Amino acid sequence: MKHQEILTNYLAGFIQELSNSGVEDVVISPGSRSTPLALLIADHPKLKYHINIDERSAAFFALGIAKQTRKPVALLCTSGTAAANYFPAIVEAKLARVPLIVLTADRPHELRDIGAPQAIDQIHLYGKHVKWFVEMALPEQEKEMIDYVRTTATRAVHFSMQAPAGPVHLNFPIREPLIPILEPSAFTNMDSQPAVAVLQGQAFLPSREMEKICDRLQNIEKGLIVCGVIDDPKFVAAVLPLSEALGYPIIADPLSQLRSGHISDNMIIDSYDAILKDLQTDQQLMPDVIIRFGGMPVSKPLTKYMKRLQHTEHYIIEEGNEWRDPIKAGTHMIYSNEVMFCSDLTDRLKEKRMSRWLEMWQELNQIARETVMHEINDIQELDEGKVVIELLKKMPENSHLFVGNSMPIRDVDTFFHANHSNIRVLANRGANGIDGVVSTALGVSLYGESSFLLIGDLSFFHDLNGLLAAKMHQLNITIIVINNNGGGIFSFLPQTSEPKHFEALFGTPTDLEFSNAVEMYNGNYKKVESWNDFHRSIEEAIERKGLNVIEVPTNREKNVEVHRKMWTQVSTEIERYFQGSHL
Ligand SMILES: Cc1ncc(C[n+]2csc(CCOP(=O)(O)OP(=O)(O)O)c2C)c(N)n1
Ligand SMILES: [Mg+2]
Repeated sequence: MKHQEILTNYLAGFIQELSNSGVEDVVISPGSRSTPLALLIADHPKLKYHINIDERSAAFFALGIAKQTRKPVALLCTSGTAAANYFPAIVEAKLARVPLIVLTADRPHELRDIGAPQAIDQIHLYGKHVKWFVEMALPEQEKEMIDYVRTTATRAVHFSMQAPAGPVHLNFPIREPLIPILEPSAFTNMDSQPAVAVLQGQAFLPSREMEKICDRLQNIEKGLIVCGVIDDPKFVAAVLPLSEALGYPIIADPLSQLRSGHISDNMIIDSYDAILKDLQTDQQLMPDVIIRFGGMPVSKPLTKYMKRLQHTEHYIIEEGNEWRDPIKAGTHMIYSNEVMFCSDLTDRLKEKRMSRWLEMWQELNQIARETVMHEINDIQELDEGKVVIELLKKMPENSHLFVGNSMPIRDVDTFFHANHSNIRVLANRGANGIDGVVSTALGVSLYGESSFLLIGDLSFFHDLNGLLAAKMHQLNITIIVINNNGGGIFSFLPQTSEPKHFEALFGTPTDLEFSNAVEMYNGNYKKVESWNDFHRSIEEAIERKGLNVIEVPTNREKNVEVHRKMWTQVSTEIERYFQGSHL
């Protein structure tokens, strides 16, 4: 058999198996060494490929597709720094538990470490940031090797999805010539069944352990369910009945997907960040038990509060075999599928419980929410927090809201109140980077019905390159850039007390005119001047489709002032509540 045939059969077997195992989308960046894989992927009858030239953006774009579809997405690039540019998105995918199949092409072994062009050491390139690394064998024709390449594909896809999901890396040494046979198609007679059927079980506790937990919780009235970053549609439907049965309110992070949708929001506490911000005393709010699901919540006041509760039993439930407890508050680490845990426990509990404790949280939430809204309603000028409230009013049902790090995600935490619009809120909260946010949001928008991105100016600048995907793939997205000309978050931090170097080191104003960049990518750009203007611009953007960027100019110092005034007002109201006759 000739080289070209061997190359084709071997790589086509691999690609067919990716598809058989559930991969539907591949993000490809152009290059030479990856030629045979790229051509065969493009030629596959089922796989959809998306070109993204900048590998850094490409990997975030793939991350966004995988987040939106909740399916593994493959990535392909050539050798050298191309592969290194995947790094930030891989780090994010690992921590955020997003399945990516990273395929890098490489020189064959005889051309390594001898100064060959575009050759870097790609073995374990991403270190511990991937779940699995395989240095693939060179293409061979024996059945055993075809079986090997196929089962490696199956394993890679399966492993990427197994809890905790994450990225896997397969490095492909490929010898020249690099052109595969495309006529007739290598896939014509290929089996569309996986080489090996993989069945995945789920972790759950034995019945007697569940019974013990149930007995314990039945005797505790003051409990809280804390839901951090978790994005499983079945979880929402499982945790709500549990909270009702226990009578424990749910502290719902915006990334728990519990703040939006066709759900009864009675049990949802969405204003905990404001409630706990300036809490004078924990006495009245001391729970006896906390049941926590998902990654750590965004809110710092919440994490500090949980950390302070030294005598509270604290159950952490999660399926992935990791230890997510940076506040070291856990008293029980329970490795169980979250949905199964909730359903099983709910089934064991007797009647629904209504308690004074629950009512108190509901009343506090109401007070905090109303105070926040009252403060916000008074604001006439453009304001960062108010953007969230005004945007929410205009977002259609079933939208996606991708949220940038820094102040946008914090403002969403504070101002994105429970609603019935069925909006899915996503963010890169694995490593909290301000890089790759535009590309991830564009990846989300690829199959999203209606997509929005709320992002700060520096984060927008960081991934301007990512906008090319919107132009190349005719994506529909409305990007709201909160332009406070620099890093607004730092104005909330202690370094503000060192004015000498503050602007140079932290404020970092760029004075960029974004309209030029947006126009370069055929996007529509609008800098708004009033709330009316903002509302109209959103409506027009939804109508127009394509790439729409709406800039909201704000001021960093003023933003701190508004936030502080609001928090003070909320704590005054909370104190008044506790001093009153309500208890
Ligand atoms: C890749 C990366 N670099 C640096 C940081 C540190 N950082 C966190 S927030 C921030 C400023 C972000 O500014 P902007 O996007 O304008 O949001 P704002 O703070 O104004 O809300 C920086 C530099 C980070 N999180 N990620
Ligand atoms: Mg900013």
